[in-house]
Amino acid sequence: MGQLRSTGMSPYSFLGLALFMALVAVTYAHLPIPAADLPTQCNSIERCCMPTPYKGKPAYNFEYKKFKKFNVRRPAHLLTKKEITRLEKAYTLMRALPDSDPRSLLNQMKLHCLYCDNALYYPGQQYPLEVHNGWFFLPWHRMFMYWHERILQKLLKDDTFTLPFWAWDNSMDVKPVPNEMPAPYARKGSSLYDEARNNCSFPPFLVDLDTAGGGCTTKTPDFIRIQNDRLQYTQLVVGATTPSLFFGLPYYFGDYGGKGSGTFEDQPHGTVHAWLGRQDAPILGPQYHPYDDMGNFGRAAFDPIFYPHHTNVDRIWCLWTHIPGGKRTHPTHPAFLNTQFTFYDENANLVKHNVSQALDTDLLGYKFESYPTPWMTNGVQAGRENSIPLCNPLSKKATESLISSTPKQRSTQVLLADPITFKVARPKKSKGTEVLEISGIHIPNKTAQAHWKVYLFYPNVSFLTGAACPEFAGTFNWIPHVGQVAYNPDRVWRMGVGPKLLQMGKDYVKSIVVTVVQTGFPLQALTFDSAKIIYDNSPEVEL
Ligand SMILES: *[C@@H]1O[C@H](CO)[C@@H](O)[C@H](O)[C@H]1NC(C)=O
Ligand SMILES: *[C@@H]1O[C@H](CO)[C@@H](O)[C@H](O)[C@H]1NC(C)=O
Ligand SMILES: *[C@@H]1O[C@H](CO)[C@@H](O)[C@H](O)[C@H]1NC(C)=O
Ligand SMILES: *[C@@H]1O[C@H](CO)[C@@H](O)[C@H](O)[C@H]1NC(C)=O
Ligand SMILES: [Cu+2]
Repeated sequence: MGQLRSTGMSPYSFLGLALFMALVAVTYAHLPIPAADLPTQCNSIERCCMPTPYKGKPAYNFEYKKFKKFNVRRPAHLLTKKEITRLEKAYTLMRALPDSDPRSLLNQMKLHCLYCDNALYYPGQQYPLEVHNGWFFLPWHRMFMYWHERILQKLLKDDTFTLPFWAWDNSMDVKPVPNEMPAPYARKGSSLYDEARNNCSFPPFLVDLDTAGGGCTTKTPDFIRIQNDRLQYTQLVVGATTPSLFFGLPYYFGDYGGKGSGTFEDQPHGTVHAWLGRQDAPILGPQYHPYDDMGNFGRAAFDPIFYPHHTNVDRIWCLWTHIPGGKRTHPTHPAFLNTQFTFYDENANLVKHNVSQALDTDLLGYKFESYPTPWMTNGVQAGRENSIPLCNPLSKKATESLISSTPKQRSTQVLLADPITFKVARPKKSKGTEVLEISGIHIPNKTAQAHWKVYLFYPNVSFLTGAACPEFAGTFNWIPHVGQVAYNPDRVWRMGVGPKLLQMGKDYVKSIVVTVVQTGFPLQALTFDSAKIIYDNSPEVEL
């Protein structure tokens, strides 16, 4: 770059400047992630690289497979005896593959681990690839389920084999119970069983979608049913009316960790993981950490229940696109659509799969059997979604007086054991969805977890039961992975304020009153540089 410092602008220095500008443009351009060269690009301190030396054919580009009939993914708790036998056989075969085969269950675990745990380094990039905490969470896991299913089909020599889904989102009080661990996965000795699970995640315990420390809880089954429906209504319906809120924020090639997960990724998806993890897993062996298997990125996909969990995530994505209201599509940025991920296909060959080729399940050849989703209407009759009484009912006058007595948000306000409450002014209405954005999130110890929940107009909230209240507005999770280098300082937390205020009957207010409660352990001294209301115009989004 010596020429740039010379004063005369010779044709050569002009060329140098042009090259320099091009380089700057490339560095700051928002580029898609190119297909990783597995396994050579992997360098994982968790030892989750795929088997080396593994020599397959060169990676090929994915093309949709021709098919005659859709495969139908069925609820795991309603499988027939024959379907259970076939499912168990599939995992027996997968477990029997040698560890030199990238299709073995251990290597399927490693595949998930290497895409999120500080393992994939691109030449010239400083930070490893991360598919969580951002907009790739949904498409990457869809691809993973797709290739996992094709591998099982191949092992069974049966193209009609289809993964089941675990309907943990359904809280109906019926038998068999949809939101407990599906029976085939709970049977000791089965190929679907995993030892590293919380003892309170086995039947008859119901999934607590608001779990804090996993498994065991003092909540009653009736409370869990109500809570699960209502918190999903907030997280998946009113709180997720745009692609940016639901999928999460952009993640470009070279980024430093995720910029912010979608509502769905944090809760309920993340809480199902946390609920299953076994706190005392290290007693099982030196390879285990607390909350393995499902509670950690590194080992989650070793538990066969990972797969019906993620097919249910996939199903809820499909269902979400048909919920009326809002802009329920996928991100449309070229960096999203043209990102390619590398997988192992059913023949253990490498395949490059574009995100744009994972957005339509019809083209991928599968559907989901229909099963009720009471959370979509807040657990009540359709048309009465917003009839749930507030937990902190305030008259218009009391609301105004709460607003005037609440201080404005300050960056010096420290969130520790006591909740913090502040107000945020609403700007003039504009195009798009009204969203609360908290940015400049300081976590003093980034190798420890940090979790908080947000409520509107509810300063005296009890967070143990608060997620069942209409005032519940969202959740933030920072879950450091083993060996992770990156906490993205540009990470932000967002929630859809406009639709929430409508639900609460408070769209008239000029400021909102926000209460943040820290729910994690250990408690950290968290601060936020700024909390403001912005307008989300996704799918067009650049950050
Ligand atoms: C689960 O394990 C914990 C710790 O060993 C124990 O305290 C608890 O009673 C167990 N719960 C059940 C339901 O087995
Ligand atoms: C997939 O992505 C690559 C790299 O971004 C691009 O060159 C290719 O055209 C895309 N293919 C399809 C089918 O979209
Ligand atoms: C940060 O958290 C980790 C994990 O909880 C802990 O081991 C470490 O001691 C903490 N560091 C500091 C400086 O508190
Ligand atoms: C909060 O205060 C309101 C009255 O302002 C009361 O109705 C409600 O029960 C209180 N909630 C909790 C969790 O204390
Ligand atoms: Cu995952």
